[in-house]
Amino acid sequence: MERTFAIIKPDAFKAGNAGKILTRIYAEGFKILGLKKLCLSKKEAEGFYAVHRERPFFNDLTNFMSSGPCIVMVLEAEGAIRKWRELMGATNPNDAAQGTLRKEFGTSIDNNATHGSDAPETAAFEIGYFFSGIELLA
Ligand code: RTP
Ligand code: MG
Repeated sequence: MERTFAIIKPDAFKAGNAGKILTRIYAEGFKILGLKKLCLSKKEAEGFYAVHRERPFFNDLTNFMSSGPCIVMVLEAEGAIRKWRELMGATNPNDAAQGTLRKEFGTSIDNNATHGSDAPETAAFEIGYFFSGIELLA
């Protein structure tokens, strides 16, 4: 079994779509090992997205991620990292396939509803950023 880290971003939470997204997560066969609602500070968002700190969209991205409540989760499934990214769809909702979360709930490349780890190393970093081992006991 593999673990990945996921976020229901502030746009989707604010729009009242968290419940629908959680329903999809269960329907697709993920187990939710950890879940919490929180509001990221600007500094916490910058630390989370530190790999993007040199990118032109870094300031907008971290402002957005600290703009309101979000839900952070650890998901478990066979091939969870790839499986969750497939369920999310392309980064830009305009390019995302029908039936994906970003197609359904995202409204722009900046307001794209969900986050998912992109590799085992980033999943390990991102899970550890928000959860301690004791919170993830199955
Ligand atoms: P995420 O990390 O949020 O799951 O998204 P991702 O892997 O699909 O995309 P990534 O390249 O990691 O970018 C992180 C977030 O930054 C915003 N972005 N804006 N304006 C742009 O060209 C641009 N590129 C990326 C997106 O909101 C993306 O989710
Ligand atoms: Mg990414």
